[in-house]
Order: sequence, then C-alpha cells, then structure tokens
Amino acid sequence: MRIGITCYPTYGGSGVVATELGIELANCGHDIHFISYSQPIRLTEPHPRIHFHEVEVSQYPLFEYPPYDLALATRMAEVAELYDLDLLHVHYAIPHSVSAMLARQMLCHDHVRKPRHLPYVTTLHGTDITLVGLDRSYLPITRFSIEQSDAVTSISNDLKNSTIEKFSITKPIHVIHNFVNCDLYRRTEQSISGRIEFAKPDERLLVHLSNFRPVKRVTDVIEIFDLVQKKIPARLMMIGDGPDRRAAERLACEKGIHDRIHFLGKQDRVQEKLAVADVMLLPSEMESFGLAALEAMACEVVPIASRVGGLPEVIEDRVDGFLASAGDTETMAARALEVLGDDGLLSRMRRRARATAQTRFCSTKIIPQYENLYRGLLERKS
Ligand code: GMT
Repeated sequence: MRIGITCYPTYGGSGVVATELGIELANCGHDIHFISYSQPIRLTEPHPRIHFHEVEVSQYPLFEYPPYDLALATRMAEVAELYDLDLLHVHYAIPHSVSAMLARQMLCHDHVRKPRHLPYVTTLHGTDITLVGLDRSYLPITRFSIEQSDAVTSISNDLKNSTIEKFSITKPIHVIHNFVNCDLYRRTEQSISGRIEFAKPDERLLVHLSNFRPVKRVTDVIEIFDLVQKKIPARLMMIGDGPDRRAAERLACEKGIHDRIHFLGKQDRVQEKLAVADVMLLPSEMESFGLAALEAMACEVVPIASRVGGLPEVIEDRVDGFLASAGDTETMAARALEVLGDDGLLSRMRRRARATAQTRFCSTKIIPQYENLYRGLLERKS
C-alpha cells in the first residue's frame, strides 16, 4: 500500500508512534510518505520506502497566524496525486484530521483531473481529546473531522471511552494499542556496560522520560527520588526537555540532590539510556497510554506510575510494575524502595515487564492490526 502519514514531528508520544509505525510499515513492504512541517525526529536512518514531504507555510505579513492547516491540506492532496496514495493516516486530531478531510474533499471534487476518493484514518492520542479538544474553540471542528474520518483509532480503551463521553462521537472507534519494537528496545550486555556512566555498581538507577509538560508532574519525580535516595544509594536520569525542566532542576538544588541527578535533555536513542535503569518513574496527572512506560518495560525496567487513563491497560499493579494515585509521591517512593531493596523481586518484575511488552504490545502483534484496518478501507473504496 502507499500510505501518507501526518504527525507532529517534534518530541512527543504521538509523533514517536506515527514515525515508528511508518518505519514498521515500510519494513513490511509498504511505501510511506510523511507529510509534515519538518522531518520527524525519530526518522534518523534513510529507508528506500520512506519519503518525507515538507509543508511550507508562507509568512505573508498579513498572516498574523499563518494557516498551517491549509498548507498541510494542499500538500496532502498534492502528494496523494503525485504518488498515487491509497490513504492518509493522521496522528493527533487537531489540526491534522481537519486538513485530511479538506484534502479528501479537494481530490473528490477535482474538476481538472479525474476525481478520486482518498480515505483518511484518524488516530487519537490523548491530549488532542482530553485537553486541547475540549477547548470550546476547537471542539466542534475536531468532533466534525473525527466523525468524517473513514476510520478512527484510539491508543487505549480509556481514551476511546472518554472520546465517546466528552465528544459524543457516534462513529466506531477501534482500539489499537501503542507498540514497541522488542528487538530494538531490550537489554543487552553492551547496553548494561553503559550503566557505569550514570551510577556506581552499588547504586540503583531510576529514570524518567517525558516532554516535561505540567501534565507529567516532573517535580513529583524529584520528590519521589529524594525519598528513595535518603534510604538507599541511588541516582536518577531525567530524559527529555520542556517547560517544567527548570522547576525540576530548581527543586533538586533546593533539596541538595542535584549532583545525584543527570538531566540529559532530549535524546535520540532513548532505548540505550532506558536499558541501563532499574525503575522508571511516571507520576503523570494523565496518560492516555504511557508509551514511555511501555518502552521501559521492553528494556526490563520496572515502571512506577499513576493509576490514570490508559496506564492500567499497560501495567498490572504489583506484577510487572506499580500503580498509585497521581500525586501520591510517598506511596510511589515506598514501591520503589520495596522493589529496589529486594534483588529477587526486582529480577522477577523485570522479566514480567519484558514479557508484557513482548506478548501484548510488540510491534509484530500491533502493526498487522493497522494493516487490516487499511485493507478494510481499501476494499470498501473499490
Ligand atoms: O504526553 C504528551 O504530552 C504527548 C502526547 C502526544 O500526543 O504527543 O502523548 C500522548 O500520546 C502518547 C502516544 O500515543 C501516549 O503514550 C501518551 O500517554 C499521551 N499523553 C497524554 O495522554 C498526556
């Protein structure tokens, strides 16, 4: 199949999922065309079946707000025409779903060339529904473009239910969980040897990975780590960057633990960093799925996360990770101390975490679900 994919190309879960999906589909023999304002950050290696089409937005002085959505719709229609795309798959409803709807309409009513139907799939990721979409200025158009999609998918049951509830969507929503490439995300002898850069042999190593937005509660990560390091020798890796990084750094300084924390900023090959850690802290206010937790689990890192959104669909409490109420830093610290203080429990939970990633969320299990969905649409089209 020839598939156009649009996503936010910068750091963020939805862009990561879209890019990894494109790579996996290309490896299965499909031709993938990314259409966005810049090359997705996880698209680091050239691939003969992957193409990138940049959307240029003109900066005419009249445009206080340059109309990216229109430029994107135009580029989508152009690329679909030029490369004979079978379908578009957009990640994050706002504004990508609206642009895809326009592109489909443009091609369907083309009076110069032969009209054609270009179906589009919208994948909902979370903040497009739970935060941004509920803004009154976005809600009606977002709801409309979701309803108009040829197919809608959601990355968890929880997000599906809240979309139906909050948006009164009547269109069927297919749940296709996020995935991880278990061959890439794994512990190897080589990755374990890199641990010495971040922790001494007698120290435990904790990790947090996010875009440091308020919803991630990164200062809670520091609070939890502080409680842990008071009881056992430990260090923390903070991977990523964003608006709350300074607040986290400041809190770490106030608590006098800044020298035990590595603020690594944005990283390209996160699997190499995850694979050296023991525990991941993900105390978010909300997570529709929690891709970071799944990536950690594939690397045999035990997640300690909030019992919110889709995280209970990923983590089974006390089996392959721990869940606690968002904001309950004391319980999260207690769980970390419990597992980090018991070698047997840690290695059992590490193995269970990896097994969950492999048996339920490995890309080999999830990618065929997208392929089947696409095939269904194309059969309907012909
Ligand atoms: O978490 C973010 O702030 C980024 C956001 C995104 O759309 O880029 O992440 C959402 O999508 C990810 C990939 O599907 C999910 O793993 C995250 O749980 C979800 N974030 C939230 O729901 C807050």
